[in-house]
Parts: sequence; C-alpha cells; structure tokens
Amino acid sequence: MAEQPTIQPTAKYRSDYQAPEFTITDLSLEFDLHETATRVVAISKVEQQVEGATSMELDGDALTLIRVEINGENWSDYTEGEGKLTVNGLPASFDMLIETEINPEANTLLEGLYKSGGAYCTQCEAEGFRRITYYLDRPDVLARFSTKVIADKAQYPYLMSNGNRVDGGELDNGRHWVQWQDPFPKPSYLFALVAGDFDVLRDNYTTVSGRDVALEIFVDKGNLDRAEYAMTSLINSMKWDEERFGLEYDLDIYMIVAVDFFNMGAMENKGLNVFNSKYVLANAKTATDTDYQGIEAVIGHEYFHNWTGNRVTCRDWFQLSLKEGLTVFRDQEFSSDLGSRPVNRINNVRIMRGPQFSEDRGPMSHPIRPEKVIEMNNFYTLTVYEKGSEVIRMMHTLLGEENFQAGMKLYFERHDGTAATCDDFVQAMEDASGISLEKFRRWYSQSGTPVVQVETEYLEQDSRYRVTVRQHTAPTPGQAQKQPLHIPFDVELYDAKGNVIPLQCDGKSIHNVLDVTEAEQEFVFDGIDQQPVISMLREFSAPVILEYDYSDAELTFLMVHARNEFARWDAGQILLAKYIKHNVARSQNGESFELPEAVVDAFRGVLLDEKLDPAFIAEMLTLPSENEVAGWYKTVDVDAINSVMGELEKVLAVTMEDEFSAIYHSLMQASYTIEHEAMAKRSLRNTCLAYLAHTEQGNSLVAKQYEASDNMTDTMAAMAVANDAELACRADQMADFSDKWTQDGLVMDKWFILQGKNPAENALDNVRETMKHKAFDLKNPNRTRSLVASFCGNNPVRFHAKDGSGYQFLTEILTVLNTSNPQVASRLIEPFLKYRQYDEHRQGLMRAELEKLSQLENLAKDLFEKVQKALEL
Ligand code: B3K
Ligand code: ZN
Repeated sequence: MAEQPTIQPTAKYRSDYQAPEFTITDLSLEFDLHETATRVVAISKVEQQVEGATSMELDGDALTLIRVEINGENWSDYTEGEGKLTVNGLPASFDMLIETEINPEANTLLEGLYKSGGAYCTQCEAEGFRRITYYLDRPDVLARFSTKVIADKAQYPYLMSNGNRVDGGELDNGRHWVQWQDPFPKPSYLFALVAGDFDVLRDNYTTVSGRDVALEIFVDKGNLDRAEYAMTSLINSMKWDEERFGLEYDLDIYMIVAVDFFNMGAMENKGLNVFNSKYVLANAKTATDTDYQGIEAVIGHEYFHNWTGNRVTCRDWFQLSLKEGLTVFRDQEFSSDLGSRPVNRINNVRIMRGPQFSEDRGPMSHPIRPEKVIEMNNFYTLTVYEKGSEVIRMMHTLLGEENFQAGMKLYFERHDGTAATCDDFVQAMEDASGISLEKFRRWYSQSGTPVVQVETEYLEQDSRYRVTVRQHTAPTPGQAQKQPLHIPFDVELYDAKGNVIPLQCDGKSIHNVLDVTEAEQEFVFDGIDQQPVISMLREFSAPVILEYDYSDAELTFLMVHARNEFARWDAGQILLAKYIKHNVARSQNGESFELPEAVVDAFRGVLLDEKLDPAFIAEMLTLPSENEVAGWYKTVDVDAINSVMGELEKVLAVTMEDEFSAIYHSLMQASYTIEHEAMAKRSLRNTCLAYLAHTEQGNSLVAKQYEASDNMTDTMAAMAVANDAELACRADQMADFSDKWTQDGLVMDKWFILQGKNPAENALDNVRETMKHKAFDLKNPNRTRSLVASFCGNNPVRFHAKDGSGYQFLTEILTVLNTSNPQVASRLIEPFLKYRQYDEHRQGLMRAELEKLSQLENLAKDLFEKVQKALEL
C-alpha cells in the first residue's frame, strides 16, 4: 500500500523544533464528495515567516496531485515524493491553490477522509489532514478555515464542517452544497467534515453571557432513543465549565456525530466533534451504568477541549500533554463534581497503578512530554493522558483551587488563540501563584514511576514522631540517571481512637501536604503524645509507588478510621496486596491458600456499614485485577496469580455468604433509573452477585437475575459472573444474548468481550470460532478490540498458554491489521511488549513472534516503533 513506509522510519526529536518558515492565515476548502474519487481544492493564504525563504515543504500522504497554482497561475516549480510536496520559487505572500484527489472508500486506516457505514467522516489528529490535501500539517500553523461540501443530496442530506453554517444550495444531478465558516484560527488537526443521513437530536443552550447555542447530536437512523444521555451530558459540561472554570462556549452551534468505525474514543474538532458511537449511544436496554459514566466523561472531555486544546493548542506534538493531561484533569473533576468523588478517584487510581505503571516499566516508557517519536499516534498513551492529568492534579494540590484558577486565567490571557508549550502552562501557574515549580518541572521530562520508601519512628520521650522519606526512580530505556522529583506527599496522623492529630513542627502547625523534593528527607512532628497511625499518599497525592511496612492492625484501623474514603479504600488494597503476595509465594511452594479471620472481618465490617455509600462499599470489595497484581512482580507467574485470586474470591464468598446474600436481596430495585443512588445500589448488588457466584446458590441466583433483568447493567453483571465462574447457565445466556442482539454491533461488543475473557481451557478455539460470528468484523476497531484485546490483554492464563498458541494468534491478527489499520494493530501489540516480565520459556516464544513481526514486509511505522523498542531494550 502506498501509505506504508518502504524505508526505515525515522524519529523526530523535541529538541529539533523549529518555527515554520511560512504560515497559512486562511484556508478555503472545497470537497466534491465521491466514493472512490473525491476532489479537494484547497486555497491557502500564505505568509513568509523567515526572510528569504522561497521553498515550502508541504505534508501529504496517499494523495493524487491534480494541480498547483500560485496567485492564480499554474505552477510547475515543485517536486513530489516521500510524503512531501516541495513548492519552489515562492514570493513573500501569496495565494496557493492545490487540487488533490483521494479515495475515501479505500481508506481502511480510518485516518483522513473515510467512510463509516454510509457516511463520510474525517479524523485528522495527529497527522491525518495530510491525507486530504498537501498542507503545513503541524499544530503551530493556525488558519481560519472556510469549507464548502458538495455531495449527492438524497444519500447525504447532512453536510457538516467546523464553525457556523453560512450558506447552502442545490446543484444539478441531485447534488447540493453547504458552506461553513470557522472564525477561530485553528491547526489542521482540528478540521472535520461529515456527510451522511442521520437522525438528529436537537436542543439548545444559553451561555452565561446570553449566547444562544444550537446543540445537535447526529446518530444512525433509528438510534434517536439512545442519544438523550449524551445531550444531557453535553449540557451539564457546558454549565460546569462556566461554573468551575469560568469558560464559555464561543460558536453558535455545537455538533456531535456518532460513527461506528472510529480508531479511538472521540475527537474534539472545533464545533463538530466526531465520536465513536460507544460514547454516545445509550439506553437502559443497551447500555450499562459504566457505559453511561463513560459517555458523561468523554462528552465532557471533548467539550472541555474547546478551551484546553482548541483555543489554546499545542506548539508541537511533543507538547500533547499540554492539552490532554489538562483536559483529562478537567473531565475527572467534572465527573467527581457531578457524581461520587471517592469512587471516581479510586477508578482513576486503578488505571494509574495498573496499566500506566505497567507502561512505565515497559520498553515504551516515556515522560509525559516525550523526547523522541517515530509515529505520533503511538503517544496517545496512558502516560500522556492519565499521568499527565496526575501532574496537573499535583499542581492543583500544591497551589490550591484558587491559585490554580488564577493560573488558568493567566494562561488564557497569555496564550488564547496561539499554540503553546507545557512550559508556558507551568510558567502561568508559577507566576499567578508565586509558588516555585522549579523542581516540579522535572515531572515533564522524567519517565518511570518513582518509588517512595517510608520509615517511621515514635520517639516517646520527647513526644515526637519521625517520618523518613526516600525517593528513587529506576532507570528506564534511554534514561539511566534519574533526579529527585517534587512530590506532594499528603499525610495524616491518627490517635488510637481515630481522632486526627494536628501536624506541627517546632510548635508551628504545618500543612498536611509535605513537600518531598530530595532523595531523602526527614519530617519530625512534635506534640505527639501517643504512638500514632499514619495515613500516607492520601488521595494518591502523587503518581508513585509507596513502600511502607504496615501491620495488619494498622491497615484494618485505617479501613475504619481514615477520614477520607479514598484512604480507607487504599488501606484495604494494601491489606489485600499483602495476602495476595503471601499466597502467591505459598502457591509457588505448593502450599495451600490461607487468610486470617481478622482480614475477612475487616471486609465484613465494611460490607455491613450502613453509613457508607454502596458504590464505595463495592469498590472496597473489588479485588485488584490479575494484570495489576502481575505488575508487582519482576517475573510474573500467571497461573499462581490466577489461582490465588480465584481462591481469595472464593474464601471471601464462602465466609461472608450470608451477608452477601442478605445485602444482595435487600438492594433489589423496583425500576431502573440512572440516578447516582440507583447506580450505587446496583453496583454493590452486582458485586455481591460476583461473590455469590462462587457459592452453592451461584448458578440459580445468576440465572434468575439474567432472566428477570430489564436493563443491560444487571444483564451484563449476570453474564460476566457466569463467564468468570464458568457457571452452567453461561451457555444459555450467551446463546440467548447473541440471538437477541446480532444486528447491533455495539451491544454485541459486550458479548465479544466475554468470549475473549472466557476462562475455559478451549478459550482460544472459541475466540477463533467467534471471529466467524455475523456481528464480527476485523475492520471495525470496536469489534476487534472487544474480542482480540480482551483475550490477549485480559485473559492472561489462556493468552500465555505454554504452547504459544495465544502468541501465534496475536501475530496472525497483527499481520492483517498491519496493512488494514496499523493504529489498531499498535494498540493490540501491547501484551507482547511486556515479554521480559515472563519466564524464559514464554519470553522466548514472545520474542520469536516479535522477530517475525519485525520481518514483515511493509511493517507500518506504528508497529515498527514498538517492535524495535521491545527488541532492543
Ligand atoms: N484528541 C483525540 C485523540 C486523537 C488520537 C489520535 N490518534 C481525542 C481526545 O483525546 O480527546
Ligand atoms: Zn483529549
């Protein structure tokens, strides 16, 4: 394929940044849409930025060039090749016309202009605009776009692009056109075009200053009854951003289009978001509570980008976290302000401690602001997004809400309408608050997860308590030396009754967030007249691994007495981790599983505590995933971990069966609503069900719930536990569900996920068989991720089968996707990158697969970068 590199891909470095020699101030686009031959005419107003520059290098990929004109004259002084069009002999200021032809129907990469079902849509971030026309496809070139879209009227009654609709009309041959104008200068990655036939949900919003905004959500015909929650979430987002951040929407219209073929979650194109239908479509019958929460978060996230990303964009792609880390922070705060803050925090922290820490340990480990990139799409990572958000959160912790908001205000005053850097952001925070962030900046350049080791000593005679904190970050690929970081370390001390002991040093009271900035530091608190219990890293105040030798008694104490819920949950997690590790070691020595009664009792106490939010209780009782547990080991023993986690679940289930059962029945609800309280109850009820599945009543209870359920949350909860616990009712449920939903790919994804996670010995055969299912399509990223990624990423025992069959399967899939959709391939390869964490036999097998992949003809840049890093580490 033309778009695959034939020569070794080269890397770009952050330190090589150079401002462009020319810029484009205005761009007028005209699209004449045809399935296999769409014509694009792009007229740019170009201004020289560096005196004497006469050649302009434009980016392009998979384009057929038709003509070039400069100031209305045919221009032949150009060369075309290797993804560039170099136009020579240019004046200082000119109009440039470029006409290209593209083939949307053949575009399986889903980048640039492509067809999703019957509709045309685009995805341009990071570098997809160059697949539409030759352009300065870089985020620091900001132009005012005006876009004319022409297409067949019957097939494509809706023609959309960025900004406001300014004109439209009819043409011959049943075609029509619409003209769009976006008054805000933007980089090409924020361009969007959609053409199709949809059902539209309309509403409107009046901003705080009185601007009327039309809100439109476009969905496939017949799906109108699934768009309401997205609309509610959009309105909530607009309101929240005004109230919490003082930020208002700036166009007359906000459009969201849901498409079925999409490489990621959604895209924040100015005024015209394109969404994976997974993050728009929901009703009680088709979506789970978790789906609803995902919709709220992603609708919020894309909306919040309008200021953090669009109004102020990134100077270059190394600065991606400038918009992503900040916008994730904003969407997390949005979800926390509207829903349960502790539950949101717990779930975000699970992502950090599981997959993000794992990324930090692997060959792709990079700082939140990477230094070297081969394929930009490979850097839309948990590190840039989630750790990026943690870095913003740490600044928020250090500065406080008021100073942080002052920093935001200054950031917008300085950079609105421009392309900025991460340094610009930190500078604004520093200047607005007067708080030094000098050492703090290292979080942007240092990769890996710091380990914070703590020792404490109670000095009874002088009523002091000494806390010694040491930090250390292990070397990561390309970064052997690490520096100490500025870690906001949130601590609290409790007396034996659970009262908070105020912190003071030398008689002066001090803030509970300690500034840890050195490799080793000592904090001595005075006025402590009894041995305290310490709670540390409260709220996960920094993305680090805490090491401290807690006793069981201290942990069970904190599970009850810690003042904030997050700290109580965390104490529970540490306690579980102790006994998981203990039993993995026992299992490896052929010894049986054991768990002290006091540990079970601590969890029983939580389960029975009526004062607690049921959603929080559910989190307390949710065990860490096998993947997270795997991350605690240098060499992972998948079988031992799997068996210990199974035993742990069973022991808790059997010893607390009566309590689980009583609570399960008491939480029955008469009807389904998506209020927080109702969701919370379902969450705890279904957690109880997951445990009860491992008791004698399991099969009948789960079968009954499936049959009685009138909503997808309870249906899926029953199916998931039937799958996990391999209950007899599983087969009937799976067959029934597939009969019912075969026509609906999005709903079938839930079923595909279960097939992928199926613990049965013949799971891989089932997965292969499932690929023949009518609803499956390897070309659809959602389907592929549901089945293949869940098998390879979330079914460790079967994927890591000793005969290597799981590995061969992944290579087969990657080989196909390498040509059809390398971005999806590049996400799926992740389990291979961790091969060094397994025993020698498995390491050898996985390495052999990576080597096979490295030999592929036309290996896409996306896979090349990861395979190369994995092999060279
Ligand atoms: N900015 C997009 C992600 C683009 C990914 C390109 N491979 C969605 C988001 O983060 O909001
Ligand atoms: Zn984003």
